[in-house]
Amino acid sequence: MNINWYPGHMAKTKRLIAEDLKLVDAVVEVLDARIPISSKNPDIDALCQNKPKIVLLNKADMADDSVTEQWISYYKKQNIPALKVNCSSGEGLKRISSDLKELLKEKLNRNREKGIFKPIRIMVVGIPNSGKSSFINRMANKQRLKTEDRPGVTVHKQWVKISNEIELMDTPGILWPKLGDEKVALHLAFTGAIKSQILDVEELGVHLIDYLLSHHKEKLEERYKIEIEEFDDKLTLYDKIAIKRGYIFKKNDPDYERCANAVLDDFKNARFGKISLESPEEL
Ligand SMILES: Nc1nc2c(ncn2[C@@H]2O[C@H](COP(=O)(O)OP(=O)(O)OP(=O)(O)O)[C@@H](O)[C@H]2O)c(=O)[nH]1
Ligand SMILES: [Mg+2]
Repeated sequence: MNINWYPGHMAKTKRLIAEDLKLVDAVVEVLDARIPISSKNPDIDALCQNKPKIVLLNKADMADDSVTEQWISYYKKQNIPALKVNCSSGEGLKRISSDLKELLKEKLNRNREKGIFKPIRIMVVGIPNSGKSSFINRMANKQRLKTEDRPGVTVHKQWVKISNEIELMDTPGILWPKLGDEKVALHLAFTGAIKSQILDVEELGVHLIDYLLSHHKEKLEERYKIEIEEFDDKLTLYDKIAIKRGYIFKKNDPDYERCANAVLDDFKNARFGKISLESPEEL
């Protein structure tokens, strides 16, 4: 699967992040808890080297809780605070203001000693669709920024004042120039970080069915009310799901495109249950 998706605005965002880092005290990196490896953009680490950082494992409502806990421990071992959150509902976000102040306490103390009372400024970064704008809206307790379930919604940076103590900067999502690693590309596509239009939907559907067949067979059976036989492979299963769901053309041929879209949509919206695609053991 060949993907080379690097819209101009992402190159622009990378430059913007590099320049505006001078203006901020810390960085909040928003990862997708289902794919903390693939949703971690190495560019961001390189750019944010010396800044204090908090990692949000967002969309934790759709990830396997025990795997998310493993990720929290993984980050703790590296002295990076990581929180399991749901920026849609606000779950897990109560601690974040105090965590940010704790992260920056030396600076805040120095400022206080000098009689300076200015808000701490934090840049929110992450790949497209990871929930950056949702996070800021939750923190502001207001729908200040546009959010939508598709990548590329935010196209300009924007400062949002959360309180007299904290200001957050929203940024557009960035991906890396070449999504050369097929597994990374697939995981980004399954979770909605890459626009489905730029991929071959039928091929993507086969990959997802294949993954679910090897790792979550019973979840497939339950969702589609089918029985999977030992000799079923990804292609026979594709047929079974299409037939069961009635995704069929007039001549009784399965409509694979419709079937693929349905399976992909089910996964993206966690209708198979809470599934993590990546664990720290893979590193
Ligand atoms: N289930 C679930 N959905 C979430 C969560 N956080 C955000 N979303 C949804 O994910 C979609 C993307 O959220 P945004 O906040 O627009 O993401 P973004 O990172 O700002 O995306 P770009 O601006 O495109 O880079 C929206 O439909 C949100 O409602 C979460 O924790 N759980
Ligand atoms: Mg956004």
